[in-house]
Amino acid sequence: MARDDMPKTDFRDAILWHLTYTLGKDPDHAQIFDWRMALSYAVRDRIVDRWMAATRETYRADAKRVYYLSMEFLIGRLLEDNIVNLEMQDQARAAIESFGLDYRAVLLDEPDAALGNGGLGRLAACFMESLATLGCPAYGYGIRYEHGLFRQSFVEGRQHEAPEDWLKQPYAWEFERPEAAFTLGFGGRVVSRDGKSVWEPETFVQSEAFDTPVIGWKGRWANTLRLWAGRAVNPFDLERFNAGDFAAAAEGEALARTISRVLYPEDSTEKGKRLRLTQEYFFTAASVRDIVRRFETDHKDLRLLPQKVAIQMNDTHPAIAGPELVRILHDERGLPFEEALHITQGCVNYTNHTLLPEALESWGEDLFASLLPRHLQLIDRIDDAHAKAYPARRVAARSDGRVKMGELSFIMSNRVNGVAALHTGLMKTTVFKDLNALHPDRIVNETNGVTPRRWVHSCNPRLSALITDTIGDGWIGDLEQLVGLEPHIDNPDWLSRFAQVKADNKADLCDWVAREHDLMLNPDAIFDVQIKRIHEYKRQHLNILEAIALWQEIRDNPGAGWTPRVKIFGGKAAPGYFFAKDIIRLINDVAAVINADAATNELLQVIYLPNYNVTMAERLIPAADLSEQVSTAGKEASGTGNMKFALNGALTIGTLDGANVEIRERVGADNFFLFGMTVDEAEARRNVQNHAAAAIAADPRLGRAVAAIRSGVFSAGEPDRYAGIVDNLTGADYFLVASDFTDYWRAQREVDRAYLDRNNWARMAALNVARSGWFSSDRTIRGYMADVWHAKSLLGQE
Ligand code: B1H
Repeated sequence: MARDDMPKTDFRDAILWHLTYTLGKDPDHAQIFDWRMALSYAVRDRIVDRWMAATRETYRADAKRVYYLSMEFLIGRLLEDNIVNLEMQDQARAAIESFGLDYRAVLLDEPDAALGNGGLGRLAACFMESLATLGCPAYGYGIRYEHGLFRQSFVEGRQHEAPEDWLKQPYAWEFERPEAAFTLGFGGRVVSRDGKSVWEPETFVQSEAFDTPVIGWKGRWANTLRLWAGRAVNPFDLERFNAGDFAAAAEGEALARTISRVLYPEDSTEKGKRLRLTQEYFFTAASVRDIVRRFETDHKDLRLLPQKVAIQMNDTHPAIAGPELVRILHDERGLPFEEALHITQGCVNYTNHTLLPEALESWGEDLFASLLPRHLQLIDRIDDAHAKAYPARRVAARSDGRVKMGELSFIMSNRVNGVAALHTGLMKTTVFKDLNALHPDRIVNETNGVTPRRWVHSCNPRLSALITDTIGDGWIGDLEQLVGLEPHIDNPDWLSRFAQVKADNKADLCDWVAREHDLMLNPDAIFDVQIKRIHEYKRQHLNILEAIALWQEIRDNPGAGWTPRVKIFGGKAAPGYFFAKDIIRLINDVAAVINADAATNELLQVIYLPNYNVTMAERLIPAADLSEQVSTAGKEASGTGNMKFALNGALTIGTLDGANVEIRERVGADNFFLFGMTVDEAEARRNVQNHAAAAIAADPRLGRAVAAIRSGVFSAGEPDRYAGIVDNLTGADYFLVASDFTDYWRAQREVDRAYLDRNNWARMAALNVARSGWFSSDRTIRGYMADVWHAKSLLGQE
């Protein structure tokens, strides 16, 4: 084959062609990396035509475009996702195997792109896939971090962080766009010229675009994920270099690269760091300019902007989009301020993802002014205009010497949404109470969802095959068709096939854990899984306390007919969140002691898998029996892992928090293990003096578990190791671990009993699958399109 014979039809030849001409490798010497890249390029070729067609169609239809601005896109691996959406699995597997390679090994060679911390970033990735599936013209905008979320390992049980390096190898999916660059200013001052305010920034950085196509289900539509990288305006100062100052010569470049160097690993604590605000402005300003530029290629009248552009701010991280668009329209295009403000408010929307006070972004006005002096002036004018329109109650973005990004986002937005019904309700009564009173129609709910392509069809091929065999494959693009499974659940043959899927998935997980972590898990046990960021409000310590208490009771009474359990943990802690890191160490210490106890080994095992990421979630969720969703009521805005577990036939043990409430409503209270205080009860409990001590005194099991930690049972020779956790659990206990423990223990024993009747367990699990179709991110995106963006699909009905 010669270079000009690039094969258009034979997929095997296409891979060989890329191996030869793109990678420059002789098949005899190609490594798995080369094959994976060649396969990726061959797949990418099949995306590009559809991608360009979709873009052309958007221009032709002059359609409204949706712009999803997010600091995080937790995409994970894309090769399998793309192959699946192009329905090329059989072809790809056959081609790869014909070269004598292991297909799964080739897929797993791809680095897991971890440009996000957790749920917020993964939601953005699911949304991109659903937007493409639904044929909604959309762009994702974010940052091309050189280093994604850190790699986690355990050293003597403690979290150790190492830099993540996904860009060490070329990234197969992106197209570099050196021509799509903007020069962005920072700092400096505002001067008055001809009666107009003009920003004269002090430093400049360029944003360079990298585009990744995102293909929807069945390849009918593709959108763009555009990530910005920092580049020096003047990369290399030859004068300084020639003068012998080598380090200073590269200074400009170093500065620019720092901006997109690394993802902040703090999930839900506000750091207030200058570099963070610099990152936020960098990607937001580049995106807003790109949006206006694209609009102006076809339109002259900027007043039409709200008809053609919907901007979605994923939390407040891109909140500067509002003032930036006002600045462009007013300062640069010369529209009157009020008109610029009105147009902007017609375009911008804001999703709130947390009510935790420590996560709400605000900036000291001095820091803000030193970086964005003009924007601060504009925010004052925005506040003034708002106060004039709503004089009754003054709520301002700038107050108490700070710039409050939640208030700013709310005031600038057409629609503000929460991510689950309970959370949206709490937004109205807590953080946005006053603003909601002024703008009662602005807050809407859009309950989160997850893409069924990745989170059922590809991660759980056995379940997918069974479902398709039962109801056809329409469910993959229309998840609510899963209700069609319900009539089959009463058929014992079908139910045993369903149960076999879970058993096989568990066996796979056992093999992997044995291989990678040298531990033989008991496949007959309940696989009880808690995977998510480590945070006090998510209460991994409630789970490990229950494990301790259970271990103690099994030792007391080994013959009491216990149901075997394997407790599986995964998740990272923010590097500076010391309490969370103590929880990690405690879980590892407890696991070591329990797993070494021959007396309980058949009945209880605990394992903490290091470096939890998207790929690990895809491995664990299909093998889970029990999903731990145990946050303190009112603290978890939605959760999305909870949906993935239910869709893969795990039962939930959970509180009435976030989307758990809606999951329980849909799957049925009988098929959900509920425990714990409600939001109101939790609030009341916090006002009870010594609530934690009282709860511990009332429950000897809990008392004994805490005492074991205190006396050093899990930290031999160092009883003080967990003094911080013990003091908290017995003292302030803001997250009410002690007060919810007794009911949690009760619900866990109910789980034990239920699991003994394996048929009934399978029935409940199958009902969870059949009734969770509503949690597709396709449904969520349809909601945003209708209620928030007023955007239309460009795909005709088939
Ligand atoms: C969620 C965050 C978050 N809420 C700050 N807030 C961050 C806040 O880097 N930061 O500064 C990063 C992330 N993430 C999560 O969003 C909620 O806790 C989940 O309950 C929810 O399901 C998810 C998606 O809506």
